[in-house]
Amino acid sequence: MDDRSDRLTILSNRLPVVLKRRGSKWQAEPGSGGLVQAMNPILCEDGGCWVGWPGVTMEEGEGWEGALTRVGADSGYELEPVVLSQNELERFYEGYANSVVWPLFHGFPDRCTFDPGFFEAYGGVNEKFADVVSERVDDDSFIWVHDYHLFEVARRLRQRGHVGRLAFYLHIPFPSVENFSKLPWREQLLSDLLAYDLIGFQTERDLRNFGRAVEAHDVAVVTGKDGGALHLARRGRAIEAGAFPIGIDYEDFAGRAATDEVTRKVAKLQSDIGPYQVLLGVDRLDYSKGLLQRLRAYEMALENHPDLREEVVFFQLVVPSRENVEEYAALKREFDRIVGRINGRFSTASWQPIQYLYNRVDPVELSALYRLASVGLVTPLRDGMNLVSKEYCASQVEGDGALVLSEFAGAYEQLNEGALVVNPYDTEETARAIYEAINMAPVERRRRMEQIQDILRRTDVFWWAQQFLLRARAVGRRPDGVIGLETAGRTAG
Ligand code: ADQ
Repeated sequence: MDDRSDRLTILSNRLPVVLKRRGSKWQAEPGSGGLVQAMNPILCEDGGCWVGWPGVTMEEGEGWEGALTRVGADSGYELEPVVLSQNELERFYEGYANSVVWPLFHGFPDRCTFDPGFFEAYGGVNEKFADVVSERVDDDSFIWVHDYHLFEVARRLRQRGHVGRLAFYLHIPFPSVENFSKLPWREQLLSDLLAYDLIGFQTERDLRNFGRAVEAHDVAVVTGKDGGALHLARRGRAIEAGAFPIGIDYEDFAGRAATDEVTRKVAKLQSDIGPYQVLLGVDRLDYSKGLLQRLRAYEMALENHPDLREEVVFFQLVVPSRENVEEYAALKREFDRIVGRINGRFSTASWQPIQYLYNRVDPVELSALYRLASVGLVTPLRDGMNLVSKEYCASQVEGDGALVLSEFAGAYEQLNEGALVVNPYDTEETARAIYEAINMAPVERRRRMEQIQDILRRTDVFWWAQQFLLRARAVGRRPDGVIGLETAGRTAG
């Protein structure tokens, strides 16, 4: 049997566009976040279909379909909307996805609200996705499901008779077995993941954590481990799990950074910011990104190294995120308070140690900021991969930037040799790394950056997708082409 893998169907919580009402008309705006940055180039190149929520609730009425079709036609692939109600959004998205899975998987179990109503709503929304897919897509098609909002889609599609390959990629970390086991629906979640043929993680660490959870809860049998892949058997089916570190469109970032437009913008930004070396942070507003810890480390660096004062500026770009959730509003208030304190403490008549922008910026501006910065500060408390670390390095056209990188970012596994690695919970160590990065000799900067850029060039987003798709098409296939278990072994679950 050959699945229709030439035509890719992608599922994610959000479509890569957001619909907004302007007066009586609907407009489609580009979506934000790492997933869009990663998948857009692949679908633009190969065509296919993207199924997701378009950013409109049922209560907002209709009339937006035209805007969606226009963008779909422009981008070269179809956009298939799954419309959600306000209530579903609150309980599925803000509830289960972002108040249970996100904090738990990032290692913050105390931030979780284990509300059974959230879990029920999550099942309902996953059912809606399965409905749309089974209506629109042949049941022997290959489907690639993304991220923690849609764990259950494979099981629900299988119940509808889907026979084609189903693959899943988790963009966020997979937690330690201690944290994972706190989830009231832990066996269900593992069974749902095991309904896919291939389960992809960002790092080897995530893969190991998943393997331990599978063994601890006895939901499948590990039949083998090779070349970073985990082979599993459950109810007579072969399943594979692997680490596939996501990349960026390297040439796009490097190319843009070298354009005249960006070069002019860099000069303009430098004259706006002043004649200082720039440390740069670029993050969505989220507690996992370690924004407050980073501010405290910078404060300590200014305290311990007076020679940094009036020499450096820390520029933090913050993308507004989940603004209607109180926890995030509180994080913003705390961030503002600490920025105010540091600026109040160290500013002089002509210099302010922190500047920050709370907004999205366009690609040219982002590229100019990356290029301008002598140091990229990427210090999440936990992060699936962190694309900003990669984008920053790809934009160093002179090869002379320095990356300070948290050991808890997925990017650590690939970039630890070229970066200055820190434990973001260790304020002193991070402060020291900031000082070291600012003072690093140009030769050393170039040597480290060259090494990082070489890795990023070889493992870009196209490489990532290709590796994943190759595995997805091969998993469980015997030499004669039949899909099935090569060695049955004992089956669990
Ligand atoms: P995110 O948590 O969104 O992604 P990240 O990987 O850093 O985190 O991606 C953020 C993206 O937003 C970057 O591509 C960046 O360029 C863009 N961006 C940030 N600030 C911006 C601004 N002010 N204006 C415009 N664009 C901005 C999730 C996981 C990550 C994982 C990715 C991809 O949480 O761990 O790396 O998916 O798998």
